[in-house]
Amino acid sequence: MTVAKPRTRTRTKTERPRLWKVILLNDDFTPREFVVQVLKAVFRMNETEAHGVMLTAHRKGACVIAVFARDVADTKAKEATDLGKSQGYPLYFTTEPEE
Ligand code: TYC
Repeated sequence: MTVAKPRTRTRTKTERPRLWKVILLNDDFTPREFVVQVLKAVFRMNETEAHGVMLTAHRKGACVIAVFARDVADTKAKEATDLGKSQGYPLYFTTEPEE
């Protein structure tokens, strides 16, 4: 009887799920102070951290805020974007996977 050898190796290690970055994008309309308030409320930053992140996005166009499990990143990005929308601002947070 011929027995086929298994052609794949069994993985012994479980891969850790990838983390997702939440990224703040700059725009020309949202007031700086409002961006700071949203960062404090949704991402639990203090005034200094929030101000630094806001300034980086303002100057460079975008700033990585933090990394989370995918669902947490998506939920927080939406929550923060919706806060801006509720005040009529185009403030936008997006997510992308870490390498
Ligand atoms: N560029 C905005 C202004 O000058 C402020 C701002 C900063 C908006 C960062 C969005 O992600 C942002 N009022």
